[in-house]
Amino acid sequence: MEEFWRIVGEDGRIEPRDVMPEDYRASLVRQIAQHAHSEIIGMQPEGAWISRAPSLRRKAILMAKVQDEAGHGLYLYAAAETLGVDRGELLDKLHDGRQKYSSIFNYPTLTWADIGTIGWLVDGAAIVNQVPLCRCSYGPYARAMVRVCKEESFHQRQGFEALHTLSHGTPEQHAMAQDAVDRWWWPSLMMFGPHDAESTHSEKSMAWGVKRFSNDDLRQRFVDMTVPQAEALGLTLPDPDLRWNEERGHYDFGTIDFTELFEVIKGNGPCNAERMATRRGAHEAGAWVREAANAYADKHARRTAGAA
Ligand code: BYC
Repeated sequence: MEEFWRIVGEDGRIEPRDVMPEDYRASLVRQIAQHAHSEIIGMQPEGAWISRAPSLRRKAILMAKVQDEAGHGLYLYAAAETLGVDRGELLDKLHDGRQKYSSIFNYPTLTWADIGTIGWLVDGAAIVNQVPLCRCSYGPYARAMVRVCKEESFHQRQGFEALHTLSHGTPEQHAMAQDAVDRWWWPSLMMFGPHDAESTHSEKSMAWGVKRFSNDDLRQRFVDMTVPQAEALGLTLPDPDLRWNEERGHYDFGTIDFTELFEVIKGNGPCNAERMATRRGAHEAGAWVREAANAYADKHARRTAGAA
């Protein structure tokens, strides 16, 4: 393991064939799979609005965003496979509840304003969390993150722009934007995970150079970045305790209800059952595509073997 710790200590990259501790490998599989699952389940709340987008331009943008998320899932499953696991096995674990996906995708998208708010707040939080992962010690994950973050910065900007349009529209549109922000703000803060003191994986993950900043540090960074953006949008954030703290040089904010996060993670959020039923249904409906792809690959392999 000397070589592993030398590379990590020099801020280098561990590559698939390098020797690595078993718990490093297992923890990366857990995190990367959870991340990949979040991308593909995250397509559902937004996908529901493709047929109801208010203009051709908005529809084209939303279709591109949801397709990007499928692509991010694919990069990430491929990155996990470099650690010796099979994508099919990871999907089985998602479908039978042995692996998780982000809590945030268990909330409903009630109006069009939710789509702008997801772009602004959820992609905004994802970027704050993922930019440091571009420097993560595992090479394939770090490289996937560089591409994912580039696309997500477009996602975040389109959300901000959509919400800005609503917020500066009719009083009804402004109210719709405010209502969406009121519902998504606290779940977006929960996305960063439990407080540092309750985080099971942080200590090891930081020693391995996977995590670069703690859950609470990234959450604070997100709040500091988002408050001025809310002001520019003309919208308020639903927290009476949110105020600038001159001494700390950060915004103070109210207490997060972590019982809600843990309930959602356990499967008791507003949309967990619906999201999983849709995901399992999509997997079953896609069985013929996987069978056809395997049959084609077998045929191709036989032909290549015959030619040799
Ligand atoms: N949701 O020890 P901790 C996107 C779990 S998708 C569910 O701090 P860690 C997008 C955690 O797994 C972007 N579970 O964990 C897509 C652990 O469980 P176990 C998604 C959570 O790993 C479509 C336990 O709680 N981003 O952007 O050190 C449309 C204790 O936590 C959550 C990623 O996946 C949660 N929110 O830190 C739009 C980023 N939080 O193993 C947008 C990659 C915690 O003890 N992941 N748990 O049973 C990470 O950076 C880290 O895994 C986390 C958690 C910061 C999320």
